[in-house]
Order: sequence, then C-alpha cells, then structure tokens
Amino acid sequence: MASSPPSVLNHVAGAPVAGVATFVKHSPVDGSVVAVVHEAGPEVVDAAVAAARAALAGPWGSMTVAERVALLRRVADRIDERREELVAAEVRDTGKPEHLVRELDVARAALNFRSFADTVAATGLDSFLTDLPDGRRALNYAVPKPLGVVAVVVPWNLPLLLLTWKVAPALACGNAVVVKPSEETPSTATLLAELMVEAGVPAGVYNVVHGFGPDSAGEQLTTHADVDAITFTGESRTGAAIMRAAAPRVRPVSFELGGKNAAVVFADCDLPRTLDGLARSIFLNTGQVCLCTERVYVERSVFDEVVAGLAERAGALRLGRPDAPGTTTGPLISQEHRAKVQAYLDLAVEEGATVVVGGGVPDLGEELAGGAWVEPTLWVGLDNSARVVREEVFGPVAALIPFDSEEEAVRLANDTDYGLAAAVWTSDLERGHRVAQQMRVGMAWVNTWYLRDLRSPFGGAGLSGIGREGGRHSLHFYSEPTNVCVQL
Ligand code: NAD
Ligand code: 6OD
Repeated sequence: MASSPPSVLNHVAGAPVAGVATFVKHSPVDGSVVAVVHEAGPEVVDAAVAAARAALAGPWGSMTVAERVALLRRVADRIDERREELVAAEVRDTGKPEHLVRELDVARAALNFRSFADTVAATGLDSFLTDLPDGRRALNYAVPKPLGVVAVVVPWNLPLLLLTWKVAPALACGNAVVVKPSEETPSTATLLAELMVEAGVPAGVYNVVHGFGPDSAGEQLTTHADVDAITFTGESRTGAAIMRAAAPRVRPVSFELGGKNAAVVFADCDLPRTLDGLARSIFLNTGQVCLCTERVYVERSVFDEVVAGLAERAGALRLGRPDAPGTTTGPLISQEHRAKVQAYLDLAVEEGATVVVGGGVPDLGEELAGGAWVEPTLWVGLDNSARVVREEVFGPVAALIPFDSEEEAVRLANDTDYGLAAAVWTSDLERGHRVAQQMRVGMAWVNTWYLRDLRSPFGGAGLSGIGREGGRHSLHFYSEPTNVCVQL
C-alpha cells in the first residue's frame, strides 16, 4: 500500500501547529500528491507574530553577539548533518535535479548562516570623535539594535537558499522572524524549524506560517499591525502589493524582485566558454532563477555561431526525474506556472519569433505526463518591442538579438523596466569593465554568471527591487542604530 504524503505544519513558539485548513502540494515531476500542507489562518499568524514578539523580550533579546554567532554556526552544522533530509524535501517540492539541490540550495543554506555569523562577528560600531569650532569635543557611537519582528516572505524557485539568505542576517542582528514560504515549497522551511530547535535557538525566534498570498498567510502577515519590517523576494507585482501593506505604518521593506536580464556577447569573447556560460545562465533550474538570462544580445559577426552553439547545448540538456543519472533539467514548478510559460511560447510565435529549438511541451512518457515539463527554447527574429523580450517569463527561454556596436549593445540591454542582473562576455577586459559599469542593474558579471561572494551587495534597480542585501548591506537593513553622543 502506498504511504500517505507527509503533513507540513506551521511552527510557532518552538512547536508544530496545525492550520485552519489544509491544501495539497503536487509534485511538478509527475503530478502526484507529495504533501498535505496546513494553512495558517489569521489566528496562527497572530500567534506566530506574538511568539516572535515574546522571544524578543526573553533571553534572545539579551544575548550577546558572540552568543548569537555561536547559535548561527550550530544551525549551519545541523543543516550539514541533516543535509540529505533537506535535499529530499526540496527535491520533492521542486522536482529539481538532486545534485543541483545538494550543491546549490542546501550547501548555500549552511553557508548563509556561516557567512552572516562571520560578518556580524567582524562588524564594529560606527564611532566619531567630534571637535566643534567652539572647542567642545564629543564622542559619537552608533549602537545597532534589531528591528524587532521581521516578516520574511519568499518564493519557490530557490526555497531554502532564499529563505536562509534573509533569516540568517535577521537573526544575526537579533530579530525574531515569521517566515511565509511559498505555497509551492513549504517543506524545507518547516524542516529548518526542527533544526533551529535542535541547535538551541530559543522558542519564538523562528516561526513559520504556511499559506498563499492574497487573503491568506502572506497578506495576513504583511498587513499585521505588530510586524516591524518586511523582507520579500518574489514578483514585482507582489512587491507592489506588499509595499502598499507596509505603507500605513511606514515599515521598512527590502525587496528582491523580478528580472529580464541581458547578456551581451562581443565577437572577441572566448566562444566555447561563453556558450557554456550562456547555456547555464539561460537554463539553470529550468530558467527559474531571478538572475537567469532571457535576452542575449550578440555582436552580428558571431551571431550565427552563437545561435548554433546555444542550440547544440540546449539539445544536450537531459530532462528527467531528479534522481535519474544524467538529469540536467527538471520541470517548471507547477502546472499553473507552465500555463504561463506556454502562453509566452505561443506569444513569441505570434510576435514573429523563429523558434530555433524547443517551443513546446516534451513527450517524456506516460510516467511523467502529469508533470510541468517544458522544452528549453531559443528564439531569433524578435526585437526589444516584443512583449516576450520585455516581460519576465521565468522559464528556460531566451531571445537572441544581434547588435552592431558597443553603444547599441548597452542601449538595448538597458532598455527594460527591470534592472536585476547582466552578464558581459568579452576577452577585452577594459571593455568588460566599461560595459558592466554602464549596466543599470544591481549585479553585472563579466565572463561569468551567478558567481557569488556573499559579502557583496545583491538587489535590483527599477522593477527589480528596493535596497541591497548581502554582507554588511544585510546588517544595515536588519538593524537600526541608536546614536549616542557624549560631550567629553
Ligand atoms: P510571488 O510574488 O508570486 O510569491 C512570492 C511569495 O509571496 C510567496 O510566498 C507568495 O505566497 C507570497 N505572496 C503572493 N502574493 C502576496 C501578497 N499579496 N501579500 C503577501 N504575500 C504574497 O513570486 P513567485 O512566483 O513565488 O516567485 C517567482 C518570482 O520571484 C519571479 O518574478 C522571480 O524573478 C522573483 N525572484 C526574485 C529574486 C531576487 O533575488 N530578485 C529571487 C528569486 C525570485
Ligand atoms: O544567491 C543569492 O544570494 C540570491 N539571492 C540569489 C537569488 C536568485 C534568484 O532567484
């Protein structure tokens, strides 16, 4: 007899809590039911916020930085120790290839805790010795304080990675958090709650509420009167809704939102390396990384070669079950998301695209017929006026467009309402610096893509977000200094 799917509960004040209702989570791989999730409801959200508030008034609120650092390191150790359980849970929810989850998502979760432990441990106070013209002297020093109760609302594409990217610095700064994971990926947030308890994080410091966005846990949490700040990763439209929710009480927000990221390929690039890098930047995680390249501008003299090289690499991708040897590419997250991506595949053709590869739904056999599969797709024949070149698809797709000059490449790449990331491919390093600096984005890579130093600022311009996180930038967001001025 088949075993029943696991129940995923909310986590409040250090303990699992049932919800007001349940919903079913389907596997993106084959459509089977993989979990039954407890939707929080307003009372559980209230209880979670109250638990966080109470934790701030308890031992957590008076812990030294060194004690918090030790706790963060213990959480990282627990992630390492229970890595395979986290991998299994993330794979079940997302359908990603197992090796990707192990090497990227779960490895980064542990690193997030270690990195922010290091950063907060090494951070001193701002202090100034002030000499006034009238001869008075004063000592100014700024004491960082936590913001209080922080709502953490995250998406489904890199669930544990993005959640810990916000939770680790929030805890490093002494806040208590209420986390709202995506309804598509509830499992690892809840598993992390167990690890927090095992590591000795006081009850109420880390709470999890499950549910959807509007009229559910997302909205209930972000409109809650006792939440002090909101940190959010997700779609730009959702960011706008959350900004409205934060406005009445003027609460700080940090937003990491959508992208329509460009790659600029110059004829002088190292072509094999560039093609490998481009293929990774278009197709990693089935194109479901906010940083993924969906627009590729190519110097005309190498355009055909780049199109052919990318088509070959797209053709070499292996779609399949997460645990199948050789799988490079998983499904999209859900049928709902596939319907959105498919609508863009149809629109591209209506807008005059020539489909170089892909363009539809693959036939992977009966066993996977209920999954959210889509073919890796490349288009030519479009320009920046097409909606598929302007709007974020969030799937394994890219439009390839030729350019004739550096100036034109910069103009085309910057011709977007978004401003998250860009990649420049060239062997001329001077040009690499010059073009990267002209990109109106939060992160510009040269001859690489998604290479991260967790101390560097991360965020977006325009529709791609507000603020920067990473290293000391995160500490700035998650704390609020009190400046003390002492006349000497
Ligand atoms: P989404 O905005 O639909 O959902 C994100 C989270 O917000 C989910 O937990 C959801 O339940 C919640 N939510 C939805 N509506 C809400 C509301 N009105 N109030 C409160 N909460 C609400 O995004 P998604 O589909 O889960 O993720 C994909 C999007 O995220 C893409 O646009 C992608 O580019 C973006 N993203 C950006 C970054 C970044 O760092 N810039 C990283 C990852 C993903
Ligand atoms: O790597 C990171 O720190 C990060 N925030 C990645 C975001 C990826 C978007 O999907």
